[in-house]
Amino acid sequence: MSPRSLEPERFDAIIVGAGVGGLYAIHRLRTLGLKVRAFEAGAGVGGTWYWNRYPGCRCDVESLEYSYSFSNELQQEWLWPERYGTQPEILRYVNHVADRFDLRREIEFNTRVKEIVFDSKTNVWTVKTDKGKIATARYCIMATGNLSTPRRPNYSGLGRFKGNWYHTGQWPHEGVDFTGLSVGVIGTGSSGVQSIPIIAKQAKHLYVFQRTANFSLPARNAPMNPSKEMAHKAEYPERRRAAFDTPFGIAGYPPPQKSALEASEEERLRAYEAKWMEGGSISFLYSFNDLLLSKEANETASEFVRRKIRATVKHPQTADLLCPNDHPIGTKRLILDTDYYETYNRDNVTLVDIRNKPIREITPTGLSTADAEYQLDAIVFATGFDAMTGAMKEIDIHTDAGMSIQQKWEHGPRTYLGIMIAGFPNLFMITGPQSPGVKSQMILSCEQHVDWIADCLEYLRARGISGIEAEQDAEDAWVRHNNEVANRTLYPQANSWYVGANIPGKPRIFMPYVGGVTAYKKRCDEVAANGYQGFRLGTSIEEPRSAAQ
Ligand code: N01
Repeated sequence: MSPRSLEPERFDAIIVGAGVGGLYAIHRLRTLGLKVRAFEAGAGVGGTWYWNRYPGCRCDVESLEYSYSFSNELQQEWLWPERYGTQPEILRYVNHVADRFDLRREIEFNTRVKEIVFDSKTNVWTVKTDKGKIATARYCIMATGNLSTPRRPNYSGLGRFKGNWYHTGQWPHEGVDFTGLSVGVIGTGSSGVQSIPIIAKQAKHLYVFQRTANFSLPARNAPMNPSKEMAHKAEYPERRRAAFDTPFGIAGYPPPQKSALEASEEERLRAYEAKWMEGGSISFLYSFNDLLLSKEANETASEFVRRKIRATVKHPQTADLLCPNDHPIGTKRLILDTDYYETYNRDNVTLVDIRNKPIREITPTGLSTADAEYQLDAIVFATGFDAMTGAMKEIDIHTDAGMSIQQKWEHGPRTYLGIMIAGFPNLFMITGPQSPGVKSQMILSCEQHVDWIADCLEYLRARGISGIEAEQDAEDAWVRHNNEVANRTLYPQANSWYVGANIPGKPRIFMPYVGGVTAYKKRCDEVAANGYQGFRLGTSIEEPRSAAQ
């Protein structure tokens, strides 16, 4: 190998991750004429939709909304077969986007970024991968995803288990046939609730190990209605704009005006029933304007769903166990399902309460709880992710000033706008913590972040500025604002992955911004219009802002 080939490859921007956000970042930054490179751990594009191939995996945002808006031709031409996209369909769409915009040539697949180091003398990041590759770039764009670090409980004995085990977030590409098997599913979040009805149809017997009951609503999935699709597409430009005037980045749900407590019991039931029949989580939470603000108001909706569970599940003890009682509805991700509660009426399905009788260990032939032994041929961990901060913290991101992301976020994430982090110049995040990402239509938020970052890079280039860094004060104020906004709602009351409660030892901080997409985008736009207020700009980051202008 010549000495020359050992030199790092140089880029203007390095993008980590080729999911929905990373792909759009490649496209957008390339149109600025930047030389970009993306590193992707998977063998293909799609991120979440590449990894989560478990049976029943489907988006809980409607297909006509959950799609890119940056190309009108794309959004007009792509045909969605169902109201909610299945994982294979969404992955097909993302692959189509990668091909259509010729994005693959900038991506190194099967390559995991291990270390990212900033050199403050040159304002350049050096990126090292598990393939031994070293590349440098002025800018790093972390498109590493919010739910991309699968986690399973550390039960002893798994190594001795004779059957196969799986995590929903790392599902085998060839699929799994559970026919004739005794299967255990651990976890009843969105992934568990979506996969349980399908696995139940295959398995000889399915044991569902539930620690916490979650609220789930019927998705009411259906084949796409072609006239609805045509009408929606005719209004795409206005609808996409209107989405930014909504809290969750999804247009078409008129904001509720009335408190649940101002409505009569009869009026409330009518409203909830209509939403229950219509399907959709935002729509349900939009029944009244205070469901996420007032516990008393929320309880009327929570109890409505509990009654539905009791009316659906025939065995009263099982129904009771399935009724959530530890959090207000909507404060954990509200799940959409197809036949979830109905599945417990099958003779081959058993719900096991591991809240009161926890799993003790995995045995060679199954698992044991505090009071019983279960014989299992396969175990499915639907136990979620180290959400929002996991993927960033898995990479050794540090600066030559000695600051590392592990130290910086030791007590929880701290960011400015969820886009940048004080102490980490020229490092951007797409839908980072303290942005609305996971509390919004994710693709809309990815596009908004990428567009903001691209505009920022153009601004810097036009002024000959080579460095940008969030100011400490601006970051502190943004973190405070996030907490204030969250504390006005019921969200922090739930032991959800939003607060890191699913990961033992993770600091309890409410991580997403819940002030709504409208307020957030307005703030981002104002910051940019004011010359990137709250950011320090400089040819060298060490220079004060005035020296750069
Ligand atoms: O993960 P989760 P997920 N012992 O963290 C249980 C998105 N998503 O993969 O609640 C026993 O929600 C845990 O119990 P508890 C969506 O945003 C979207 O299902 O911590 N049980 C819980 O029941 C979603 O919210 C879609 O007590 C343990 C479950 O495992 C997010 O991804 C589809 C345990 C984990 O639930 C994550 O969903 C799928 C332990 N030690 C996912 N540890 C759609 O678009 C954890 N659990 C539809």
